Parts: sequence; structure tokens; C-alpha cells
Amino acid sequence: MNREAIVYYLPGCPYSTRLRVALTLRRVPFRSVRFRDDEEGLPGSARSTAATSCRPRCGSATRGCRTRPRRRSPRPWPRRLDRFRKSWWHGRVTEAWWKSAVVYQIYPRSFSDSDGDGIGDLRGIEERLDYLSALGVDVLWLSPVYPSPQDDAGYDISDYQDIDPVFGTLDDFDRLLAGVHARGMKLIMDLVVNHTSDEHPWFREHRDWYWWRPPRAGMAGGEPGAEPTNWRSFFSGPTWEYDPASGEYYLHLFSRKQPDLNWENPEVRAAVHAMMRWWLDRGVDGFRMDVINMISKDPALPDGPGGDGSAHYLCGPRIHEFLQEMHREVFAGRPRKLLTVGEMPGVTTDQARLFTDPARAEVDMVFQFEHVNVDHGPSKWDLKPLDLVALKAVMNRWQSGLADVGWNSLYWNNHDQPRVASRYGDGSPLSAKALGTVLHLHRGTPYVYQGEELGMTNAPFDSIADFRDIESLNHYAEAGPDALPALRARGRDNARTPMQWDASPHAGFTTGEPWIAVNPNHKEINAVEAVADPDSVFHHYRKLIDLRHTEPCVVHGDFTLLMPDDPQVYAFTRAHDGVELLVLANLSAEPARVDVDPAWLDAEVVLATLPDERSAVLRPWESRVYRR
Ligand code: ISL
Repeated sequence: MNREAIVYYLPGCPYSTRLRVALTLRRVPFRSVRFRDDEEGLPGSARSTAATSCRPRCGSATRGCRTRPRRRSPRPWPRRLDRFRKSWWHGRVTEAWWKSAVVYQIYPRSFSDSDGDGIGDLRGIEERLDYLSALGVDVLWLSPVYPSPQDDAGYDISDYQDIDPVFGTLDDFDRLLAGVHARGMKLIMDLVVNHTSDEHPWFREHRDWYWWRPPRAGMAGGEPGAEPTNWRSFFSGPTWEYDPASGEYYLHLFSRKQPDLNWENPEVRAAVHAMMRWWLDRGVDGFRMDVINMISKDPALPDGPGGDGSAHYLCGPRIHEFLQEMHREVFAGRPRKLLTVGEMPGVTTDQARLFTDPARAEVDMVFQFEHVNVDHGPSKWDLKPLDLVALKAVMNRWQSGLADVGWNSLYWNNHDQPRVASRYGDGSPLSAKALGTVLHLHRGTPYVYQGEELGMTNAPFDSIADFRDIESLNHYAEAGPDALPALRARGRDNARTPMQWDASPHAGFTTGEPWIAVNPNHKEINAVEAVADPDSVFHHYRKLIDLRHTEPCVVHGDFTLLMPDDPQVYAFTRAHDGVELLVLANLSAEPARVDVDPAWLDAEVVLATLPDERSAVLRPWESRVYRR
């Protein structure tokens, strides 16, 4: 039989992989390969009309765009094929699929409430899947939905293998997962196994699964200063809670209702592995691992300088062993392609190279914190203005640190961070776009936190009665009313106000009374307005996500920071396989001159947020991407 293979342009994958796909599709030998960039010959389910199959030569900013001939002009798969690309393609290739993926974090309490109790839920998320699909994201990460006393908004889990009734049922979960997969997306769960809730049966039934210690020598349990170590908790106060019944203290790095599991005990590890396998067997696509670099502690639990015990619990002596064991016990040999990302406060680039080196089989990527620590002092409540030069230096160090081994995650926002549009921007849509441009053009996997794609801002919290988060409430209890300005700027509740769906009284989030007030600016900043406005932050994010899917240089390109000492301009290039991208953003409220090779300003404009995109002066918060 006379067969031939056709090689299609597959966004974000190298030629060798495209070849493999083509050969697999057509089951033909390598020598009879012909190249084409349309869809004829694809499996029937993957066909679409030719009318949609061509990407414009210039992106949104076509005004005055003098397109130059490109060295290589791959054409993306048509939009209607994107679903096919994600579901079929991601499931089969051996390459790290998540390198060209974008993850969207959902904070379920605040996303969408289907039953009017004022708290978001799984059915609410299901109702919004088409919105997420339209944005183009590949993976959804769900913050915890497990049964929990909600002392730390669900990060205190009392049963790892069920759903909290406030969020729904396991059946709801299965339906949501099926809906996610049907749209060609994946779903990862939050894995919180440094600690459980004190209401988890494990805490009652397995005392030796936790860290118990007697009072400090010579002191009576419960008296001030009798704690076994001087460590301070992340949520204020000591990390030890006294248990009068046993006369001992248990360790909790976070709230007293979050006792730390003792991973030295092999039974703990086996129980966690079994639970993780249970979720993977149910069909989830991986895990975001909460403070996973805290699971190995120095068993001596020594005092730390000034109450800072972090040297004894961050990246402790057995951390790599524990993660490699987890990989062997949970992930190895599974046919489906999964994603693991470890949240790692205090992690350095050298440590991250070890954690994310694929040869070591630990995690795919980590969340580091250095770039969200540049605007405060030793305490997060100790406010400092953003130093852009320092921010660029940190990001640059992570780009080069993981350039040849490992992989970066990229984020500005999550449920613990204030909104970036207010924090590093000025609250305007233009600044939200500029920050999005900068982040999404770095090398790594970008994470979008719900509402970031709308340019949602910090909330105008008036008094302490407006806050809900244990971290803020405990800090206020300790520091008093003087703490309010810092709580307003840095409080985690800024990220947790309800998703702004429309201009109606509760922003379309709930028909009931929301658990935390909606931001009054939902009348202007909301999804309905944003989707309808082609110039919105939403559509800018959609284009950025699309660019990652269609331009291999965004995924694989080498990163070079330009103008490192400029206090206003964030500029860098990416280079891959004969293609170069230049990213320019003015992250300030004043015009700024760019100091780059002038020939760049004649190159193809891929994205631009203001007209006249060939000027050497960037207007306040303007951003552009060029290609040559
Ligand atoms: O939020 C923080 C600073 O304000 C961090 O210190 C945060 O506590 C740290 O990044 C760990 O976060 C994770 O674990 C916590 C939980 O409260 C956070 O929501 C979660 O992201 C304990 O589970």
C-alpha cells in the first residue's frame, strides 16, 4: 500500500516530535514524509474549516505594522483543533507537555456559588468551565475542597478522601473532572500533607504520626517559655500547642489546628502515598504540593535565631529522599501524563535545580518566593516600595539558574498574595496587561490566579471586621490597629474576594450573602464586560496564552535580560531555532525611553497594548512583544 506521512505544525513542539506524531497518525515509515501546514489528512474528529486555520501575520496590534518576512513561519492548528491538540496530544507525547501549558488556579470558596449559601462550590466551577476553556488555559488547580473545619480556609484537612459538604460531593467532583477532561483540560488537586487538621482522625488515632515533645527542661508544661523550641509560627505565636492530657506539646508550623505530620514515620508516608494514588486512580492529573519542602525536619528540632526555626524545617535532611520515594510509590509507571508542582518557601535556585531535574524524579517544577519578597522587609508586614531593579534581578537569576536543568513556574498571584495589578501595578487595566506580558513571556509554566485575567485589584478593606483570614486576624490581635495599613496592602484576603463575573450586586458570584464582601469595583471590572471588550485584560491574557501554544520560542527560547539597571523598563529577549522575541514593558507611571537595537522597532509586532508601537518611548504601563 502506498502510504505517506504528513507533518503538521503542532504548536510548541519541536520538529522531531511533530514527525513522531505524524508517523503515528499515518502508521508509515519515516522516509515517506511530506510536510504541510493545513489539516487535510488529520483524523476526522480533528478537522475544521479552512477559514479558521490561519494566524494573522500580526497580532492584535496591526496598526501600521510593517511585517517582515520571517525565517520560519509555522502556522498553528486552527482554534477548533486546539481541543484535540490538548486532549490527544498531551496524553501521548513523551516530552514534558507542561512546558507549553498554562495553569489556572481556582480558589473554590470564592469562584462561583451554585446554591446561594454565599460560598463557592464544585457545581459553580462546573458552570464556568466554558469561560476557562475560552481563556485557553490547559490545567486547572483547585485549592483544597476536602472536609475541613476551615480554620485556614481548607488548608486544614480532616479527611483527604472526600469533599467538604460546603463544596459538594464526590459525585459533583467526578462530574467536574469529566467536564474538565471533555474540554481538553486537566485538573490538579492541592495536596496538603505537611500537616493535617487537628480534627483529622489520624491526630486522635496515631499520636506517633505527629511531632510531640515534652516541655523545655526544667519548666512546667503550659507556662510561658516552656515550649520545646523558640520557633514562631507562620500565623503568629509559638509553633507549639500544649496538651494538658499528655503533658506534651505538638508542633504546628501554621495554626494550632494544623499539627505537623512526622514524615520520619514510614506509616505516615505510606498513608499519604495511598491517598495520592486514590486520587490519581479517580482521574486527577497531578498535585500542587503545599509547603512540600517543610516535610523533612531536623528531628532534634533545635532553637532558631530570634525564633526563626526555618533552617531546621525548610529543605530538611531527607527532603529529596521523601520526594523520590513519593515519585516511585505514586507516579512512576502511570501511563497518563501528570503534573507536580511543589510550593517551596525559601527555596534557592540551586535547590530548585535538584528538585526539578527530571533525571532525579522529584517534582516537575517548584513555586519559589523570592520575586514576591522584594517589596517587604524580614516580615511580610514590613512594607517597602517595589524596587523594579531588584525584581528583575531575582527573575533573571531564576531564569538562568534553571536554564539548562529543571523548569520554572511563573506566577504573580495566588490565594496568599495580594493582587499584582495593585501591588506591582497601579490598579489600571494597562498595568495588569503589562505585568501579564512580562510574566507570560518568561521561560517557565505560567500560573493565572482567578480574576488576574480580569485585572482584579486589592479590596478596599475598611476595618478589621472586613478580614476573614487567620493570618491577618492573628497578626492584628498581636500588633493592634497600627497593623491595618499592612493588612490592607499584603493581607491574603485581597486575593480571596469573590470572582467578579458581572456588574450585579454580588458580582454574579452568589445569589446569597457572600462569605467575604465583593470588591465594589466589580461594576467596572467583571468577566461579562471583559469578554465583550476585545481590548480587555481578559483578551490580552487569552492572546498571551495562545502565543505560548503557537510560538515555540515562548516555550523553549533562551532568556536574556536587557536594561537590568533601568528602574522603569522591563526588557528581555528570547531566542530559539532562528526566531527571536523582544519583550518591552514600562512598569511605571512615567514615559520611559527604551535602549535596544533600533532595528527591533521595525520587527513584526506580535502584541502591543497601545497604538504607535514603533516608538522608542514607552508610555506609562505600555507593553509590547516583537518577533524577528
Ligand atoms: O501566605 C504566606 C505569607 O503570607 C505564606 O507564608 C504561606 O503561609 C506559605 O506560603 C504557605 O502557604 C501554604 O500553606 C499554608 C496555607 O495557609 C497557604 O494558604 C498555603 O498556600 C498552610 O497550609
